[in-house]
Amino acid sequence: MKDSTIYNCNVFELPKIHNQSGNITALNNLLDVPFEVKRVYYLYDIPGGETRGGHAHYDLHQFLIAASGSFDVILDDGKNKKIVHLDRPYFGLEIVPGIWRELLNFSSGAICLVLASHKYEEKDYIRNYNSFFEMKNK
Ligand code: T46
Repeated sequence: MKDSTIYNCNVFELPKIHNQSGNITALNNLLDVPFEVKRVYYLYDIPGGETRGGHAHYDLHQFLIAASGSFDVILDDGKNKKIVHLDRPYFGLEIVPGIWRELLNFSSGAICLVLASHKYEEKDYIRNYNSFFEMKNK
């Protein structure tokens, strides 16, 4: 958690099975997603101008997909920041543990699909930026 950086967070192009009647993307544990998925959730009906995230995780590994629409993800490791724009359902952003993230600029109807390595646990969250910054820089 302490040593992870934004450069460990990459966008993967996902397999797309093209069909005249539409496309399918299938994700397999440890093959298309770089960890074993224990939980799936999605953010939707996000009001215009709203931001999500605003925290880091100690152990949680995540994979974010713009299943519909688009949004931006600001990644911050306490030293460097980068912005990733997600706008296709066949791209996935891996977020490793120990990265502060904020999600913003959601388009109308956007759906953020999240694949996660662990079940929900509030104690895995770091919700105070100053505490996060100190942990990453000591
Ligand atoms: C992240 C972005 C993309 C649960 O009860 N179970 C769950 O699995 C989750 C994810 C949340 N919750 C409850 C806990 C809070 O009372 O839902 C409420 C909001 O959760 P959170 O603060 O995690 O919401 P977001 O949308 O700000 O963040 C979530 C992820 O947790 C986060 O890691 O990167 O989606």
